[in-house]
Amino acid sequence: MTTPTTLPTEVARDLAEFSIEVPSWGYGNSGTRFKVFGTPGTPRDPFEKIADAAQTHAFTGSAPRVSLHYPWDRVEDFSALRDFAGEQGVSIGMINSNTFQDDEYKFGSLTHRDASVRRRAIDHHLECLEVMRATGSHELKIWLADGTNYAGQDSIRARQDHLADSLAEIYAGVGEGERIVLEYKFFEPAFYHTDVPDWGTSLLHCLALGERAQVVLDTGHHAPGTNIEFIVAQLLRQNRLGAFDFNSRNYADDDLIVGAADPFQLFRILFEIVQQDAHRPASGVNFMLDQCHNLESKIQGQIRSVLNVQETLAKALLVDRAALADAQDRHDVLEANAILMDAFWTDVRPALAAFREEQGLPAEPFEAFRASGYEEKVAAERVGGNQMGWGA
Ligand code: PSV
Ligand code: MN
Ligand code: MN
Repeated sequence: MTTPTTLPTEVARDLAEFSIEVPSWGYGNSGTRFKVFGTPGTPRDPFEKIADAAQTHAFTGSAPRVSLHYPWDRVEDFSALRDFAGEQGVSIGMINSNTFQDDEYKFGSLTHRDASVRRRAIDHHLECLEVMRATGSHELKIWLADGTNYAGQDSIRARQDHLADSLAEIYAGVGEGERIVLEYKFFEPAFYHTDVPDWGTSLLHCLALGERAQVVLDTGHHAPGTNIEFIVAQLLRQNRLGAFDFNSRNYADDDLIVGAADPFQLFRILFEIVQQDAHRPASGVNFMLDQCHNLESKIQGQIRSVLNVQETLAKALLVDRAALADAQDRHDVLEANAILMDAFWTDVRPALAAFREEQGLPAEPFEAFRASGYEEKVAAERVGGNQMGWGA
């Protein structure tokens, strides 16, 4: 296949409309249970995280929203944070609740056997809905660390019932034009059972709640070898894919840069998305980076991630779908596969560089950011940066 120097008009249009949300916690220091390495210039508060996130958007033109994590990103006046984001050229995206760092939640939150702990966890989510409104956001994202470590530790069934009741109370507070999204994860921090381990469990709870509840798929939250594109197809078919957290995994929930570990998997997922038009804003799927940059520069890591998604989406959009349908009709297995591989192996980088220049963006955002001097500037200014985000 030859290397295209420009993108077909429809592909360029779709790419221009596509956007990715970035996580506030991706700009703070993070690490493993062994060590959190600090980075000079790390944001000291939510405002500085938003300023850094705005750099990702300024250089890529594709990352206009920032997810907040509450209470990590607690501020006195959330409308001031919303206004600050606007001045920086971005807006506030999903609000992520947090019931995994308080001692009270040691044995669960929305699923806890003690009603007073469940009450506290429900109230936290209702508070998150207030934060959501104050920041101009419309979406609350729920990921629970709830689960058990040992068989017999607690009743799996009772916890599901508590979860359903707790979610129903939160859902009652979700207004028109708002939604909650429920994320699943097959293990960690719980090691025997997790209360929302898979897409089926999340979907069942969402179906019971109503149309304002949808599923979050995070690429890092499946057992090795899981066919994630199948799950994407199924959830889109039910109109219940609310959000998609991008990252890469080698072993567990590694939260590495999307497209780094398995670019072909990312391509297969994005092709499924493209086939169902879910990359278009009208689909309502919120695509997000859910990543932590433990070793590398954080803003650079985020920019690289956005570019990885953009490149892979361009390849998925370049698949000759008419030829593919024809090969499928004829049951020509190898030709059908070759059509996909042809798009996957296409080098879209020159055409994307031209596309960006047409939009008034740097042809090479990653290099342009490195040369901008921003990192050196904030490293000098932000003395005493703390470890916001994971471990805060
Ligand atoms: C924990 O596994 C996690 O990475 C989930 O993916 C959430 O989306 C994220 O943290 C933020 O709470
Ligand atoms: Mn996630
Ligand atoms: Mn995760």
